Amino acid sequence: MNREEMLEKIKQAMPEKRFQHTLGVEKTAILYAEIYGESTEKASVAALLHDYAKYYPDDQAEKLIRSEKMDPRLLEYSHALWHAPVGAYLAKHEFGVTDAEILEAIRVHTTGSAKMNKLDKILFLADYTEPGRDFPGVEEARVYSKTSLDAGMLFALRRTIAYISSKEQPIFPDTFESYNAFAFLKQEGDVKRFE
Ligand code: DGI
Ligand code: FE
Ligand code: FE
Repeated sequence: MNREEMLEKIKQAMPEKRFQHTLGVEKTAILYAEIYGESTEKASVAALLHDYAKYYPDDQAEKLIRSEKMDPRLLEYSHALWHAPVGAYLAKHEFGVTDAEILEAIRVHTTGSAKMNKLDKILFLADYTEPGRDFPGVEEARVYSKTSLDAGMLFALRRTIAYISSKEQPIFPDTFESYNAFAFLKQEGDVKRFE
């Protein structure tokens, strides 16, 4: 599928506002890929498809989570988490994406994970900081993200956990594990990665 066809299919699957968010994430992911020496092509495809499953019907998503043996704990937690792993599945099966790194970046874009590579962090932070985002702390997150992916991740996860817990909503274990991974990394004295 070429870029035009991909954009058309993605545009059809979501409201205009979400499509504009998607384009903002792509632009930001490409910028971060350039800064950190990651493939801009991979960053672009991962960004364009990351929220493709945002409006996928819950009953169908639930079926996929079961049949494709995705993390069964997803079923107990907020349905807002489902579009990430389901999106990775659809990227493969509806768009023919075979690159395992792109699929994994999409899969973990909402919660993060205990083991994130450069592309995973780039997509996570591009989603958090794209130009259309407007929340307290987003400017700080943009500065961190352009200086150090690990500093950006620690900040974003800390704020995400604070935000979800302020609403007394359950926090998915992967979100905690992801936060812990970056907190440990900093604590272990790998401060250079956070500068
Ligand atoms: O899809 P987006 O809106 O662009 O952004 P996203 O995929 O990062 O987040 C989707 C939603 O998921 C957002 O409202 C915050 C929420 N979320 C992220 N981590 C957790 C979470 N919700 C719960 N309950 N638990 C989490 O750990
Ligand atoms: Fe998302
Ligand atoms: Fe998004």
